[in-house]
Amino acid sequence: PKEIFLKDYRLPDYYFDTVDLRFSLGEEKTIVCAKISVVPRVDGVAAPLALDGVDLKLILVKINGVELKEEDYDVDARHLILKGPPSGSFTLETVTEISPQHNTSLEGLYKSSGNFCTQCEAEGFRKITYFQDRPDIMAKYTVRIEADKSLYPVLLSNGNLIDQGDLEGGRHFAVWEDPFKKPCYLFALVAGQLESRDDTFITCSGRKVVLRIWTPPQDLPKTLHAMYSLKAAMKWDEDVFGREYDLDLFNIVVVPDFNLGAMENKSLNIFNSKLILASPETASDADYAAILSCIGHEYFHNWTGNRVTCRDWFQLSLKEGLTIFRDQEFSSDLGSRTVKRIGDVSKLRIYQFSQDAGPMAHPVRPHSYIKMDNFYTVTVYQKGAEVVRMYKTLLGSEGFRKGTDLYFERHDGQAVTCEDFFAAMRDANNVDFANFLLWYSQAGSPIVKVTSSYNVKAHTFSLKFSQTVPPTPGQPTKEPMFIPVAMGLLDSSGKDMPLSSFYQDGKLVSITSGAQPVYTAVLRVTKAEEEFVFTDVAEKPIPSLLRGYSAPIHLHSDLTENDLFFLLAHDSDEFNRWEAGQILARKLMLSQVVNFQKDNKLVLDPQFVHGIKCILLDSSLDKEFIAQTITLPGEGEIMDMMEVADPDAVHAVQSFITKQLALELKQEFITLVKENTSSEKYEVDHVNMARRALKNTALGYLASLEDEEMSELVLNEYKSATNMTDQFSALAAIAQKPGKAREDVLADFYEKWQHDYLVVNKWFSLQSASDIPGNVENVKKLLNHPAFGLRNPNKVHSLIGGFCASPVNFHAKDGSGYKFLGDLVLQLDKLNPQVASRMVSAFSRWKRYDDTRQNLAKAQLEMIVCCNGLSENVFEIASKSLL
Ligand code: B3K
Ligand code: ZN
Repeated sequence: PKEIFLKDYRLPDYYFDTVDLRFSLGEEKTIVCAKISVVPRVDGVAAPLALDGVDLKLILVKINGVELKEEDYDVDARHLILKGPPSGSFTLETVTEISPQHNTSLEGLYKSSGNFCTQCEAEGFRKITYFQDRPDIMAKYTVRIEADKSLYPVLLSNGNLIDQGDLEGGRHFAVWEDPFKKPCYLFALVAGQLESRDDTFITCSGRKVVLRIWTPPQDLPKTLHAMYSLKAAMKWDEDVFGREYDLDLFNIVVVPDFNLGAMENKSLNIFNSKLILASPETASDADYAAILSCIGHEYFHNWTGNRVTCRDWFQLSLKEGLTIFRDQEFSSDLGSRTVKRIGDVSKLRIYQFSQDAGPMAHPVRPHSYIKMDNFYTVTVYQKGAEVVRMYKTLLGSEGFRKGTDLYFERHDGQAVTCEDFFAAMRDANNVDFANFLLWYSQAGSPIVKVTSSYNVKAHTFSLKFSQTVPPTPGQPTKEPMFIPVAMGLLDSSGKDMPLSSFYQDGKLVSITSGAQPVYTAVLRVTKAEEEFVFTDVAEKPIPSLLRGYSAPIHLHSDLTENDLFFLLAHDSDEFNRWEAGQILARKLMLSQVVNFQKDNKLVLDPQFVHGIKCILLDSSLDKEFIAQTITLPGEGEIMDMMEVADPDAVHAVQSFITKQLALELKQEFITLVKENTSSEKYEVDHVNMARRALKNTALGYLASLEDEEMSELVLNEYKSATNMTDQFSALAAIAQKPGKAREDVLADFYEKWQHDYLVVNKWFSLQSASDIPGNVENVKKLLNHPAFGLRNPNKVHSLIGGFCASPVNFHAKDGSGYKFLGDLVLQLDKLNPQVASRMVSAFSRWKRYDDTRQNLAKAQLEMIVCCNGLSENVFEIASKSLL
């Protein structure tokens, strides 16, 4: 397989101006006629024109209306090369035949539940027709779709519908025209039996936009929340970023078979059904929140991604990091900022830090790839969003907005790079961003150490920072990064002290601006070692560092346990209260892991119980924040901190602390469950979601006890639940322990919900991700369950992805989990390489485990890499994992 490098980027020799596509959709085959006006970049240079094409049957090719002879072109499995096109502009026409019915890769044009749909990003357009399949080729599209009218009454593509009508033989057609230039990865086509929920949105300039969400008829009632979310997103983007929608129609189509969450095709977003369909009975609060953020995300791409797009795929974070940042802010503004931030940071830590420390570590802007699909990663998305967030932290809201305004003004209609975004931020604010660009090119999560000291006589307080960036594949040595550290100082009563100024490099930097006292400063740490000495600090403070998690780093401070308990109780930065609790919990868990490994008795520090109890009882706090603060760090997070990851020890410790907390705080948890149970109508506002989150977290604790009364309480919650959030939480709580009660509720739940495939997926993942001993056998049985199928990515993620998320079972010491996954990856790869390569990633941290596990996992990876006919997708992940 061929590796592609950023450094090899070259401007295209030819641009495409207009693209005319005609689709004749059929049951056996589909015919695609493409007419493209081609313009050479430099006039008079008649270089060969290479078009990408995969799984296409070429019927004919014409230039300026004249059919080419075979000697004028070359075709192979990946290209059509026109050897000597005319110099100057010309018209290229091709006719190709494709077979969407047999396309199980769900990339290009394929069928899902009887309907036609497309997925082109990143490089799927080449499975539809011969094209320069790269994002810097931006053209205006007209699309004519022809199909059987009764089977495919609805025909959709990008832009505006400009013509439609009936044809002979029960067929009909529709013609769509998109007035905006776009790269081909934003092309979309849908044909099928769909109905729409319709609504309208009046934009800030008074234009009326028709909004339509298309689903199979029976699902239409479940699109209410999606429509609410879409309108909220449109309004928010006007208010916060000054971005108005630019067409009179916005369509969303829902499909059950989709490789990802959703796709931002111009004015025709296509969504995985799990990210649109919701009703209180079938979707949980987490689903509702995911729908809001995903609808926001895809909608926001209209400006960050579509109007301004990426020059090449290495720049993916230009649109994805920025758009994730935008959807995070959107959800924060509509819910609770702290709660959202905690959720996002946890995700970053669990998944991105782990990627950044393993064989697939890559910079936010990767230097190379074999298969671009493998780089739609938590690094490009989540770490990329953190990079955008740092601009905002450094510039403030107004400065950041000036930067985005300039970015849109400069680059509307262009395909650009991460430097262009950086330059807009810099130029709009006229600031020095030092070595900030390193965030795009250096992989690895920086490790920052801080020590502090107070000078009683001088009333100064010093913070000394030192940073290193660990080596990553291809990058053995690193430069120091530019790390914005938001921080404050607490006095002995727990209040923020006003900050006046500090010395950095012998220079006095004033913090105060105007008459308002400042309680949070942003320090610019740019060197390997750096000291900040604060002046006029009246008493020895406790520093609150990295407020709001102002940079994606590992921070190790010299704060004592007492300091951390103090911050947990008092910090005005709520994020850092949670953070202090997490640091304490991690320390506690690690200390008990050592005890477990030495066969010592496990103990729970009473001060920790006390700290948790104070949070539980603090009625001034947001309830979801309480739920997050009393939740222990994930087992993966603890394993990542160990020399040799030991899933059994970590699991035992996690269970022990959970149970012990439940025992000691049983009355408090019972009260929480009672006080937060409500018989009122289900509402998705933050207050009610937070209430349910707290109640269900408490319920989870109680269910861990060996206690008849508690088992009854939880079972009762299950039976009396009136919405999926409560019902599923109770089910999950009961399913923690093997036994008859578990079997009974699982059977009952399936019985109730077998008609709803999205709920059945929840049922699959609950079982597959379970920690009950020997679970691999259950999961194998579920593979043969009539509701399961390997062709649907959601089902695969639920059952197989779910299983890999259970450390004890996936990493079972007998290798049964590894073997299970190894066999399945090969089966999946034949159907859908993108899904298979996501699954094979579960092996990538194999070197973190003991020798026995290492050998077993390595054997599976070797078996996979050696397999004949392996996809490039799986090859890339598996082979890099072995390095
Ligand atoms: N841009 C798409 C992701 C496409 C992934 C292709 N393998 C969805 C999104 O990030 O909005
Ligand atoms: Zn995106």
